[in-house]
Amino acid sequence: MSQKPLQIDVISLFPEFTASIAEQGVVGRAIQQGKAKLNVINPRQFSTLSHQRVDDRPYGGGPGMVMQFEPLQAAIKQARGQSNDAKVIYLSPQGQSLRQEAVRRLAKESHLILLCGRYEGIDERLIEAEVDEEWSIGDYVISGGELAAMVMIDAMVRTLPGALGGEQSAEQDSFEDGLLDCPHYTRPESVAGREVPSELLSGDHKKIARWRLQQALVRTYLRRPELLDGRELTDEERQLLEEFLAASE
Ligand code: 4G0
Repeated sequence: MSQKPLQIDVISLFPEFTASIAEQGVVGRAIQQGKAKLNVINPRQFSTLSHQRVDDRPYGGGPGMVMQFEPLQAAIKQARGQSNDAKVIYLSPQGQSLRQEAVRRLAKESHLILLCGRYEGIDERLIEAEVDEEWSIGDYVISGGELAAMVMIDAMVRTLPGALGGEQSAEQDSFEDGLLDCPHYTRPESVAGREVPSELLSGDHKKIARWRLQQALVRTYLRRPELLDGRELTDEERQLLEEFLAASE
């Protein structure tokens, strides 16, 4: 019944900020329930320099600072502990774009070590020596890898069995079936002159399911057409999409 927890170690210069992901919501509950474990290691504790420095100026010149090899390697060594099967992940704008498929795969690992860069990033030789996979949460720059690691942790933890509680499951999320989500409505039935779509009030469960699928297909087609390129449509799905497109001509 209860699975082996997903062990996540994060290497971060802001350990309290990073650990705060475990205090709230879905991730907090999953950790309390033992579905995941979170441990944060500050590479400063492994610095041998004055003021516990872990960065230095870039070779070749230029602005900013680069995180040094040795404190990061020592932090990774501590994070590995006894386990010989940890996967080391570096969050950076140079990584592959993270998608739901990779989130699900990584959540099935037993031990992940997430490396958070600050400044201009980390010494390339540390990536060569220790990093298994480099991921990006999107094509923009943020001030440190911590928020990227927290995004990744949230996305992974909500895929763990039972993490969402009740009958709800991550399979209902957008992207799990390669489509955007359909629109949602709650009470009241009429607000500011806007009505809930009649299909959702019909009580006809097949009709509701077809309407939701059609909305998901149409939204994906209009907003993120590239998502449909990598996905075969069933006969029903193709019919629902064509029906909508024909009606809107
Ligand atoms: C490495 C991840 C890390 C290099 C981290 C910055 C965006 C992402 C960082 C840099 C991050 C992302 C070269 C500025 C820390 N920003 N998109 N910031 N450089 O996943």
